[in-house]
Parts: sequence; C-alpha cells; structure tokens
Amino acid sequence: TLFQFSDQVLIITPETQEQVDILKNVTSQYETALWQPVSPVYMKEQAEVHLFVPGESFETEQVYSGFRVSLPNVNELIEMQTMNGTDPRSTSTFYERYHRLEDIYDWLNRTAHDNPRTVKTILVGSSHEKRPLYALKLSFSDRPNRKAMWIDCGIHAREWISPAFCLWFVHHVSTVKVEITDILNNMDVYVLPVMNPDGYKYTWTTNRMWRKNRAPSHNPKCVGVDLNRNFDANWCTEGALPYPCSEIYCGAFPESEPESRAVADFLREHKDSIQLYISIHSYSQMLLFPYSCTVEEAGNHNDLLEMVQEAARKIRTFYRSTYKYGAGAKTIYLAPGGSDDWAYDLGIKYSFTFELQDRGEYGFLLPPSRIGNACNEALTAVKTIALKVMEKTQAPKSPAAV
Ligand code: 0X9
Ligand code: ZN
Repeated sequence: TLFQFSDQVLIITPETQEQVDILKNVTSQYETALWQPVSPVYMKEQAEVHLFVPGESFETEQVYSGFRVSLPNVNELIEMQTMNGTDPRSTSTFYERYHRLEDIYDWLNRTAHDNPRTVKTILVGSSHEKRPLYALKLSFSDRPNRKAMWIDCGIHAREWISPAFCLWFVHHVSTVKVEITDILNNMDVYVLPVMNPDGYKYTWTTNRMWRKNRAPSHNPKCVGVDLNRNFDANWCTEGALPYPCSEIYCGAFPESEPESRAVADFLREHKDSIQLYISIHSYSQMLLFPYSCTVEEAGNHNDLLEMVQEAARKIRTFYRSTYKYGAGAKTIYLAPGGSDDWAYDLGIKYSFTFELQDRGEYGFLLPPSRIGNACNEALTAVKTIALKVMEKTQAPKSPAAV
C-alpha cells in the first residue's frame, strides 16, 4: 500500500499464556522496540506491555485491533525532545531541556571552570569508543574525614531524563546550598552524568530507542552490552541473557565493559568514604534497593525500606506523584549484574536505583516541559535518603563536644 504510517507506541495486556507467547513472537519477528518490560523474557500474563512500533513495520489494522495506541505521535514527541530551545518563544531554562552529548561535555567544563573551589572534574575512565567518562566532585566543606555519596546517570542510553537529572542535581546543589547545607557539610558528592556516552550519542544520531553500550560482539548484527547486567552480582543468572542480540545481554564476563569497570574501579578505590550509592534510570516511578539479583533480603532491608518509604511519602505530599518502592527483585523483576547490588556487596550499605517519571504515558519520550517536575521528585528522594544516611551513620554528638 501507499500509506505511510508514523511510529507508534502500543499498550497491550496479554490475558493468557497463549497471548504472552504470541506477543513474544511478534517482538522477536518484527522490528519493534520493547519499552516495558525491557526483554520478552519478563513478559507475563496480566502485565502491561509497552511496545514501540516503527511506522513501516506493520499492515496496520489487522495487527492493531484490540490494542490501545498510547502514543500515536511518536515522531512529534521525538522532535519536541530534540528541539532544544531553538524556539525563541521558549522560556525554559538550560536545565529544562535535553542536551546532546557534546553540550553535556561543554557544560561539565563550564561548571568546573565557574566553581573552581567547589567543583572538580575527575576522569574515571573511558567508553568503548574512547569517549571520556567524567564525574564531578562537589565539595563544600573542608572538614576532615568527610564521607561521600555517588550518583550516576545514563547507564541506559534511551533514558534521557536520567542525565537531565544529574545536571539538574549539580545545578541545584551549587546554587541553592542553604537547603542542604547539613548534607553538604558532611558529604562530598560524586556525580557521573553520562555513564554510557556511546549509547547516548547513538540515541541522538541513529536510534532513539537504544539502551546498551556500543561494544561490538562476535555477531556483526548485534551490538552492545547492558551495562546494568555487567556487574559482578550473581552475574548472568536469571534475568540476564548471554546473547549479544538481547537487550539484557550481560557481556562476556563481569566488568567486561570499560564503562562498568571504570565505575566499579572508582567505587572500589573510594569504598571507605562512599556511604551512599544512587543510580538514576527511567521510567516507571520506583525507588528500589538491593537485592535485584536474588529474592533474598538485604541485611539492612528494614532501614532501606524505611528510607524509600519516607522518600515516596514526601514525593506524594509535595508533587502528588506515586512512586512504588521496595527491594528490586520483588518490586520489578529478578535482574542480576546491576550496579546497585554490586555496590551494596562491596560494602556501600545504602544503595539505590531510582526509576524516574513517568509511568508509561510518554515513557522514554517524556516532554521537556516535564523535566522540572521529574527532577524535583528525584531530588526530594535524594535529600530525604541522604539525611537519613547521615542520621544512621553518624554517632550522635555528645553534649561535651557541642
Ligand atoms: O532493569 C534494569 O536495569 C533497571 N530497569 S530499567 O527499566 N531502567 O532498565 C532496574 C535496575 C534495578 N536494579 C538491578 N537490577 N540491580
Ligand atoms: Zn535503565
């Protein structure tokens, strides 16, 4: 036919195992991108499937009948995400837009240059395609024996709100200090805004839906390792796959990828000072903690639960958004090889993965107008949890010391 269909996102809820199997088939035979769950292995009865369908893939009606088309205008949304303030009428600030990789590197330099006493860039490694992995170290105090927290963003390339949050966070911390002096007097903050720069670049140039890094495999058709399956935490067991064509490919061995190895090396080197680890993802609005690689409970499960519960409560009060919370394996799915579980086992006992907005309305194509809200919600969670970590780890001052 001569019709040109535009890209769409479908929401489908399979009712029976038979329908689950049909869906698994569809997603493996056609050129589609699964948004949720990330791999067909996670599909089950009664669980929503969010499926990105490029326009040319189907003869429409027959395939779509009975499915809910949630985003009929994907191309428009992508354009909105990449327009990037070129509209002169736009009043949004730098932090309320998505930025291409080069602009993020410029921003890193500028931020360090403009705040020479408090912000330093640290080269923690380089990506497969030899792009530098820069973290910022924020220190606002010179108190000896300071502790630290680590935040990384952009492990998964298509989750654009994640790097946007890291930028937002650095900006917030270096401009509105008063509100969080307590935290910053006690903790330095390491922020890695784009842990997967090759993948991020690729989402801007070639495929908006790319998730993994860009390392080639022995199969020339299949590129990329899921960096959040590449850490040494029950590596490549149920919830990851040993196939390079899969979206949840675990890599050839633990830390086989330069991006995950760089972060693991840095955390190993600084494990005595780093008390809090946070990894930022999207989407689905969840505050997760270990374990995801096993259904067993972490040693301080109740502490971690209490922290995310309080964070979710505050988000609900301030922003009227609902976040689910709990141990990863029980809240979403078994997923081994993740950075949070690995950091936890290294000894960083306060370790979290946040899944930011939204819950599927726009998915990865969250419009720029929603960046501010999404980031403020996550910021609320970071602040709440960091304060609690301080409470729990710092010996109460004896009256004599005050
Ligand atoms: O599956 C993941 O890696 C994360 N979800 S996402 O949709 N952003 O891909 C969840 C990570 C939870 N933590 C671990 N699996 N360790
Ligand atoms: Zn992710």
